[in-house]
Amino acid sequence: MKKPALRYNHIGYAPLAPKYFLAVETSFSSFEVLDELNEVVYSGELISRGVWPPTEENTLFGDFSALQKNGKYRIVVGDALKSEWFTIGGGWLSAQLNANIKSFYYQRTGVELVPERAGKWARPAAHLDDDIPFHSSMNRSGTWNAHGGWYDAGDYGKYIVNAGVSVSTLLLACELYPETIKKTELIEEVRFELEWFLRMQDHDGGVFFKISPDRWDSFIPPHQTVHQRRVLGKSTTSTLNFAGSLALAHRVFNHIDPEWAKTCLEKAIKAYQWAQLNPEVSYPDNTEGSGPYGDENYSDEFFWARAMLFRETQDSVFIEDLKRDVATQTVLLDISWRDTQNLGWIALSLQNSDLSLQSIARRKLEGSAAEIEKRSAESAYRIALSTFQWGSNGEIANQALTLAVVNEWLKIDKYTELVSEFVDYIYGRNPMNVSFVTGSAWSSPMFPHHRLSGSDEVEEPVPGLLVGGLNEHRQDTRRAVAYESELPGFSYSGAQGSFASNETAINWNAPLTFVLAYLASKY
Ligand code: 9MR
Repeated sequence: MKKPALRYNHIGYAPLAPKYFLAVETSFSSFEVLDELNEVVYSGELISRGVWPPTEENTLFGDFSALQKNGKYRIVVGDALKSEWFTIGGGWLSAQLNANIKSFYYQRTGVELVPERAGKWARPAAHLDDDIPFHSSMNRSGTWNAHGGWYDAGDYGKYIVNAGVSVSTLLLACELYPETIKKTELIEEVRFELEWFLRMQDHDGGVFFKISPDRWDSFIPPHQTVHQRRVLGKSTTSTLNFAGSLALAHRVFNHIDPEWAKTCLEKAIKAYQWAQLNPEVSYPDNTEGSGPYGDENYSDEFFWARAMLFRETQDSVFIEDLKRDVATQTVLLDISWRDTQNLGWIALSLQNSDLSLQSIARRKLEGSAAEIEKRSAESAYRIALSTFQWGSNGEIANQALTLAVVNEWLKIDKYTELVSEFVDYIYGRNPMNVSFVTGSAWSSPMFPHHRLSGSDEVEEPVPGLLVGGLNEHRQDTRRAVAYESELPGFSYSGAQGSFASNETAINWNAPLTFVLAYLASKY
């Protein structure tokens, strides 16, 4: 794969955003930017960034940030190296934000997607899930109404662990960027998911873990699937995911629907109390047709839930535990479904009722932001990852979220440019030269690992979905997925079978929504 190439945002750049690109494996040392009339409107130097270890490519960097005029442009290096046309203009961020938010609508279960809203991706109601049996592991007769919510990813399962970090991330966007979010359908979409959360709570306060089929469904439309769907769980992690999310829902919905917001808070408290009585109930690890989301470390979920509840209630009952949490919990560079403590740190950093806890949390998150900045400055691709795990695109979006959150109190836009650069990586400035969001550019995935897209009659996949991206562990090679190169920096496959690199998931889309909302409110 080592041939001369350009790496840039395939959609384009906001006029005031930084405009960096990479030229790899080239001997030229300068570049030009041409406008639609093929006039040279900018020329600059290419600066060596050395070899980037994950791809072993020799890299050079170009910067045309000074070009701020709206228009269509292309980058040219030497005689042969030309980019495709891209745009400088402000509209792309809100267009992608809307597309990304709409992707959650397309993930809706149990309801008809009407042509007026879904266009060619309209489909009948399926997987009503309003009368489904319990898995045998639960020793429970009868059925349960678990109607609604989003499909988790490319499969047809619904999992509270993962839905929790996703919906909380989206709620945080609603809280922090209200003016931008007001112009979108996000509030309505988040409410759809939260209504499902409420149905997943058992009478005793515990929360079921997942709704999933006995076997993996094939790539057929949801209304044609054959495997029995069942309720599984409850677990400590699912119950605390619920508590943390519903507490934040209280904050966001308090001005929209105070009665309902109050219900959310009451149910969150009930869930937290269940978890206190059942602090180590493991995940259900016994179905074939779903992912495990296995996690037996509960302390980060406890921290998240009680920090959120403290912020909503100001109840001093949480203080003692929170003091112990801030002394023992680590701070990470991002949020993941398994490690949720940063949601706890964020809750403490944004509350005002205990300024000492606020200050500790802010310093911790600032430390993470500084580390992200340091690592990206060392990387030719200006990202903070040096290894690539399942869902690396989600990890990058989540690190951008950390940077954006810290800017809330720094108020000097210290990290906005870096957030913008991480988003450039997602939309094309990456070693695969792919815009990782379906329907976003000429290079977007056409065959994501996504049952809805792979089983409808429509040629294009459902738009607005972020795929997982580089994953050096390649857990799908035994399924005959071919990768172009052995190198970790090229470990993405555009094939439908590549569940390890080309699947979409709500927990990767949610931080993308968050950072697009952030950038749309800045640029
Ligand atoms: O995102 C999850 C990743 O961190 C795990 O390593 C992987 C294997 O357990 O599972 C991923 O989550 C999948 C889930 O289990 C089922 N729905 C699709 C999810 C995205 O691939």
